[in-house]
This record gives sequence, structure tokens and C-alpha cells, in this order.
Amino acid sequence: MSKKKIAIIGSGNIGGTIAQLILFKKLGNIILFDIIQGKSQGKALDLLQCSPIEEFNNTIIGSNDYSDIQGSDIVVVTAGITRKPGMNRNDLLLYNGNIIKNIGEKIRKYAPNAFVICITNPLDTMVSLLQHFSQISDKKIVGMAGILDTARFRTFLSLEFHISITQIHAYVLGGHGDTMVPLISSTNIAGQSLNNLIKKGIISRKKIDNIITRTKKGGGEIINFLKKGSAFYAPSSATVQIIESYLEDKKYILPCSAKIRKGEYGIKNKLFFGVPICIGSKGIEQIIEIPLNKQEKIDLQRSVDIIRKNNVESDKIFIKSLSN
Ligand code: TXD
Repeated sequence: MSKKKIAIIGSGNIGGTIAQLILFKKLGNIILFDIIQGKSQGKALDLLQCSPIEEFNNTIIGSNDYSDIQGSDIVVVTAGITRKPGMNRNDLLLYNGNIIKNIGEKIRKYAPNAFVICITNPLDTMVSLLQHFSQISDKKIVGMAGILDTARFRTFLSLEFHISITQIHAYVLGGHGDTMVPLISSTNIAGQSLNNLIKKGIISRKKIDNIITRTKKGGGEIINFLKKGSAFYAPSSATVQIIESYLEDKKYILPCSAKIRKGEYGIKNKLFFGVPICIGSKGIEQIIEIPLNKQEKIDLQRSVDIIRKNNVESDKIFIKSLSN
């Protein structure tokens, strides 16, 4: 079987770490692209020299030429600037929007049949813009964020309960921002619903509220430590989980930003939004609708409203201006 070709646009912290994970897991051959001359070539060479040690036979090539992504099976877009302490994700819209527009056009030209994963912030708006300019079909483009937000929520719950992370099941849905919605009603700790544990007094509602706040501010907490740059190990692991599910038809159910088209979760607008999706060899094979309580429905709609507002702003800058 021929090896899959995976293009990674942006060879910074996330791009480089995704490349390393893909090689170590032997998922495919890589084109590592960056706008900065030498950056992707240097990282690619360094990673290739892991091959005798890690025993992989896959190739990785660093590039500054978009034609190298020709015919890629997967394109991962990580290019852009990151937040600095005190910034929110939407502050990146203008700068990253221009980058995404350009990359979208290149995907359309060189890799129109690829499965595309967008990482760049502000995530839900960037994936929407990327689809507009790449013309990738609804089932073959996702934004990675919910897996990361959910991983943060599960990690904090695991630390609180002192039990294995593998026995904590939860979802964080909605937009990748302060309005994300950790679903308490469906969180399950080793077979018991979280709501039940709260009712029984095993954990207080206040502690859970603190965990929710920490989850929502999870990215900012890391930025404040790092001062320069943002989280990249967990975002990279999350992205590679999507890649494995697609390439190996694993049909994992993963919370990702996907195009809402048929009123799922009562959302009337057609927009990219964080919901659980089944990812297999056909791309997005299903959107899974998890029952929500009244408050969760309200919170999710609030998140939709914020994304809509950002999308309107982004459309005004990057799309409507084209027809003027
Ligand atoms: O959950 C999520 N989706 C996220 C998203 C979690 C964490 C970080 N998230 C966002 O990912 C973050 O806010 C940024 O928008 C992206 C990339 O984060 P990363 O940490 O990898 O940033 P780096 O290390 O600064 O790398 C960005 C690279 C860098 O090498 C630039 O030279 C390159 O992008 N870059 C470009 N490459 C190609 N083409 C263009 N135009 C370009 N501009 C910059």
C-alpha cells in the first residue's frame, strides 16, 4: 500500500510536534511547509535523523513552495500567530485571516481532494474561512479544538478525583473560546454520572465550577507560564488523533469544529461549531447529538451567537471585500 502524503502548513511548535508524532506513529510521508526560509528544512532534517533511532521508513521534506503539497491526502493548517498574555483568540482574526485566505487558495489549487484540519485561531471562524477559499466539501474539513478542550476538562477531573483518566468520559462542545460548554449532564466518572456524585456530596458544585473555569481558561493558563508562544503538545496529540481516525477508519467520536448544516443541536445557522463527530475514511461520517439539559442548550446557543458575530466580521473583511 502506498504511503499517505500529509502536508503540514506552518512548521512552528504545533506543526513540528505534529510532524514528529506522525513519523513516530508511521502514519505517512510529510511535507512540512513554512513561509520562513530554512525553518521547515531544518526541522525536517532534524526529524528525519530520528528515523534510525525510532525505526521509521517515512520521509519528511521541508518546503517553502506550495506546489510541493500537490496531491496531499491530508493538509493540516497550523500557520499563524499565537496569543500573547492578555489577548483573546479573536484578537488574531485580522492577521491570521489573511494567512488562512492564502492557504485556502493554495489547497484549492494543489490538494482539492485532501482531508483538511484547521488548527489556527480564532478556530471556528478560521475553519469557515479556510473552507470558503479552499472549497473543500463539508465532510472533509474540520477544526481541531474540542478534543483539546475536552482533554483539559478530563485531566482536571482526573486530578480532582484521583482516578485514571481512562475512566473519565466527558465532552466540551461549542466554540473554542470563553463560551465553550463542558457538558456536566453527560460527564461520567467510572460509571457514575457527575450530577449524581454532586448530589451525593462526593464532590461540591463549587469544585466543578472551578474546574469548568480552569478548562475555559486552559490555553491562557499555559500562555501565562510560557510568556512567549502557546500550548502545543496537547494540541498536536489531539490533531494526530483526528489523522489516525481518518487514515485508519477508526470511527472515533471526537468533538471537533464541523459544519452544522441540518439544524443539529437546534442550531439554525450554517456554521462551523464544536460538536461530537464520527471520523472515518470518508471524513465526517456522522454528527452525534448528545442530549443536553436546559442550561447547556442556553450556553451552546450563546456560543453560537459569538461565533456568528465573529464570522460576520470576518466575512466583511475577507469575503465581501472581494466583490467591492
Ligand atoms: O486548539 C487549537 N486549535 C489551538 C490553536 C491550540 C493552541 C494554539 N492554537 C493556534 O495554532 C495558535 O493560536 C496559532 O494560531 C496556531 C499555531 O500555533 P503554534 O504554537 O504552532 O505557533 P508558532 O510556533 O508561532 O508557529 C506558527 C508558524 C510559524 O512557523 C510561522 O512562520 C508560520 O506559522 N507562518 C506561516 N506558514 C505558512 N504560511 C504563512 N503565511 C505563515 N505565516 C506564519
